Amino acid sequence: MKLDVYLTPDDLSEQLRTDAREGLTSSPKWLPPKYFYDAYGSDLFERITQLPEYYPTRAERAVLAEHAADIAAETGVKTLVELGSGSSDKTRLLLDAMHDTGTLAQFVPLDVSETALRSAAKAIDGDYPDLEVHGIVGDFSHDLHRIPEGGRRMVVFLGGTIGNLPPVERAAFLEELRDVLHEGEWLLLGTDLVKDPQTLVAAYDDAAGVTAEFNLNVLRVLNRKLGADFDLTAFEHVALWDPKHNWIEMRLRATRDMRVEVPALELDVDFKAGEELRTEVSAKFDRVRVEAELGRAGFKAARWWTDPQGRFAVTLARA
Ligand code: AVJ
Repeated sequence: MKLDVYLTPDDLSEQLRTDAREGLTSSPKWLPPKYFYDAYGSDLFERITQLPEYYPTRAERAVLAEHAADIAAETGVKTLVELGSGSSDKTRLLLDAMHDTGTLAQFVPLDVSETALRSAAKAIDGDYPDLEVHGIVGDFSHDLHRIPEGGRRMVVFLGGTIGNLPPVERAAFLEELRDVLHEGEWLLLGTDLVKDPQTLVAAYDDAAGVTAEFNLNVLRVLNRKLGADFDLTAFEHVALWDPKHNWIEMRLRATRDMRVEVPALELDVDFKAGEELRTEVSAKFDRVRVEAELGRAGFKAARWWTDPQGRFAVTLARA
C-alpha cells in the first residue's frame, strides 16, 4: 500500500489549538465535530451505529446492498476514492461490486487518521490482492487536490457526514470536489433525510446515553491535549432539531457557573449556568435540496436511491 501523508500529528494539534481558541472565545461557544474521533470517540461512534435509535448506518447499508451492482455497472470506474478511512463494511459492498465488474484497479481512502487508514488498507490489501491501495492522510476540507489520478474515478462520501458542514462550507466543499474531478467522473453521496423531529432527536439522544458520552468526549480530548480542566460532570448533553436550518444540533450545556483553564492556550474560559456550547450540526436533506446543491457545484444528479422506509438517500452524480 502507498501512503501519502499531508497531515501530521503536529498539524492536527496546531489545528486543535487554533479551533479551540476560536470556538471557546466565540459567542455562542462552539467546537468542530472532528475532535470527537480520538480512539475512544471512534469506538463510541461504532457503538452509536448499532443503537436501535440511530438508523442512518443501517439505512445507508441497505441502499448500498441493494444498488452496489447498479452503481458499478453504470459507472465502470477504475479508481474508488473514499472520503473516510474505508474501514466500514459499506465500502466493501462497493469494492465487491466494482471488483466483479472487473474495471476497478485502485482504492484511495482519504482520512485524517493515519492509524485508521493503515489498519483499513491492510485489511483491504488482504481481501483484494490485485487492488492497488493508495492512502491519503489529509482533511477532506483542504486536501481534495491531493487525490491521485487513476482512470475514471468515483469519489464516495458516505454516512451523511456531508451534513456536518454548514451550508456555506458545504457549497465550497462541493465546488472544490467538482474542480478536482474531470468531466464524466462520479460522486456517490450519502445524505440523511428530513423526517419527524422525534425520530431525528432520538437518533442523537439515545436512551442508553452513548451519544451523550460521545458528545462529552470532546471535552475529554481538550483536557488531554490542551491540559484543560473541563469538569465533565458539570455539562449535560443536548440534542435538538433546528427546523430553520434543517439540522440536528448537538450541544453541551453548563449546569453551573464555572471557569475552565486551558493552559496550552493560556486561556481561561468562563461558562454561565445554562450556557450551551455547540459541538455538531448534522444537516438533513430532501431530494430537491440535494440535487440543487450538487447542481450549483457543477454536478449532474443521475440517480437517487433510498432505503425502503425513505429515511436515508444515496445520490449518484456526474461531474
Ligand atoms: C458520522 C457525522 C455522519 O452526523 O450522524 C452520530 C456523527 N453524531 N451521532 C452524524 C454522529 C452523533 C454522524 N456522522
